[in-house]
Amino acid sequence: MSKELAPPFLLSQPHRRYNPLSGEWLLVSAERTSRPWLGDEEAPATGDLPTYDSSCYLCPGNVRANGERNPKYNSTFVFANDFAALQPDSPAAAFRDGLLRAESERGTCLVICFSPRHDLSISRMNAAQARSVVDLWSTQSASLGERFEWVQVFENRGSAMGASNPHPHGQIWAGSALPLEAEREDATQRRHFEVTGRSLLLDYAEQETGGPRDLGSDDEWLVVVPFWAVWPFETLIIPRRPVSRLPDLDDRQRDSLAERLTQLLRGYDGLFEAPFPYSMGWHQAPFDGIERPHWQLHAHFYPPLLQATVRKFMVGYELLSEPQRDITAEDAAERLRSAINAANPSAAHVGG
Ligand code: H2U
Ligand code: ZN
Repeated sequence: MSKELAPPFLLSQPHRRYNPLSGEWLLVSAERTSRPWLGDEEAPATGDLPTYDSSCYLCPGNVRANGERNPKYNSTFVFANDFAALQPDSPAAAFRDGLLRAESERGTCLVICFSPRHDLSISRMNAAQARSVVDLWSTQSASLGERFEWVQVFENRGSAMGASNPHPHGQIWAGSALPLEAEREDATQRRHFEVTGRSLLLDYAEQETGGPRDLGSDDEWLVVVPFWAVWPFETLIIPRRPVSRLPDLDDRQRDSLAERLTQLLRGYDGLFEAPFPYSMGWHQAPFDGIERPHWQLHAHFYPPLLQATVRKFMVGYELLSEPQRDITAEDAAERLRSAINAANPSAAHVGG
């Protein structure tokens, strides 16, 4: 089934698209990728890693920068970041002088290892191993949510995204204030809910299912290159039933998420035949005891690469005016869908 949402002549020329989740516009100028590139190239990432690396600070039994030794863990492993950006015991303080304002922020930062195996990225995991990552995200969110309002689960993968180590790991930063993105998504989702009585992202999921940007959905999840994608191969993952937070996911949703995730990530790795860098993270409702029926859990994947060794820079116009992208979301979805189908030969093929 194919759905068109806008006349093709509009989408094939420079145009702007609206992101209802962030409330921002972006500029789409398709086919600028044919311009010559003489700038820096990313070193192609190699996929050949040992299962254990004696110099890795995340491998089981190894010593970290602070002198502590990791246990010989055999599934997942969590520790407080030795260089944490937030501290749980920062004293409360605020300052205001005319336009100058500051306030203290309390929080904590965890490092979460997805596997004892140095080489086992989520894209290489089987369903049970990926499910243990989903459970890790959920249980850690639940316990941090008892102490902090905002729980940000994320993963930086690959040196292009600043990851310090290829060992499969993510981070969780939890804080007492709602950061910028949280405030923004709370406001847009709340407004949509107040006006329509429905969830913005559930409405969006319904509109995208089976369409040109759908990367393979099942009864529980939609995986999509959002209409308003900024990064070349950006994706969004949305549960199809109302869920506000990771700990609320039931068994079926977790199993299906593990499958959707590994399929997507194998597709990402297949796209340029190399481990695909990205920053990903979950946006779940604040843990402040307030009912937020408007807030739908979702994950964003923001990969920087446009071509195998060329990254998209968010510079001049993007920094000063608004984000801009070079290939349409529909073209990106088509390429990503082929990569997903090629990398998951036994799975049902994804249409679109
Ligand atoms: P990234 O790869 O996303 O940078 O995450 C790794 C984190 O691990 C990073 O935030 C922490 C760094 O502060 N770290 C430790 O806590 N202990 C160490 O021994 C090295 C790195
Ligand atoms: Zn390691």
